[in-house]
Amino acid sequence: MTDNETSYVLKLAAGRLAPPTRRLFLRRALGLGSLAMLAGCDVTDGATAERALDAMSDFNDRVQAWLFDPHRLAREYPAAMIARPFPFNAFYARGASPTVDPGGFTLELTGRIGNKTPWTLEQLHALPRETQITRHICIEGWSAIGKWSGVRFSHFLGRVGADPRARYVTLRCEDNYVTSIDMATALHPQTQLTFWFDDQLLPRDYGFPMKLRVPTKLGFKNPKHVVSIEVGNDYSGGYWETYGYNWFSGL
Ligand SMILES: Nc1nc2c(c(=O)[nH]1)N[C@H]1C(S)=C(S)[C@@H](COP(=O)(O)O)O[C@H]1N2
Ligand SMILES: [Mo]
Repeated sequence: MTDNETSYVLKLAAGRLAPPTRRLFLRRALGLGSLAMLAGCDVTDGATAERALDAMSDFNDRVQAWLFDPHRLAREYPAAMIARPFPFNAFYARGASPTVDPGGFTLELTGRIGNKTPWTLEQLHALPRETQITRHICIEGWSAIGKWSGVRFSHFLGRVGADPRARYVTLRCEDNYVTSIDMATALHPQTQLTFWFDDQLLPRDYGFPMKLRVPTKLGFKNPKHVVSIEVGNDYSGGYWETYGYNWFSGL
């Protein structure tokens, strides 16, 4: 991606996602009359407008899921383009990342999964390993190319007998961060349960003991410090999604 392309993608993402922009856009594009029609109600008070906008956002998620080609691959880059040092981001400052004791750690599995036996890190590290050099794009206005290694998530989901007809996979993190993705994205060939970063064990600030690398989605849909995976049909949103970031956030 050239710098121009990056800034275009970032603008696109910001336009799609930032709630004030989205609201302005919707008001300008639709006007209150059509918003009211969409929502089947009279948009006069704030609460009703909020509900109308939520309905619009759900509609967006459905359209995006429909437009998203589950077979399209995110671009991969040469090793010479890896960003070092790689930027850090979280809802807290660098250094405040959670500390997970590798010895006692087990990954919890819940929901529509055939074998919910928790996995130790040793078992996870023994799974077939793949490496990708892809671009991480953060909604806050930066992007960087990094190298991540781990197991293809679809392989792991197959191994534990996750129900591929379920709608969502929800990932919960040691720092109480949470996000969820659609099953098509969970099964995408580049979606990776990641244990290594730039050929090192995933450093604490970058998501130890594991992260989900999803190169077809914005950075905030790439949870670090994953401790629990749930498969199910109940929509469970996420940390930034609660603040109005669009749930689908595909690239
Ligand atoms: N557990 C957890 N995962 C998280 C976050 C977080 O605050 N906590 N922030 C997200 C955001 S907004 C970004 S851009 C990336 C940053 O990942 P990095 O520190 O590896 O660059 O992590 C994502 N995953
Ligand atoms: Mo981000």
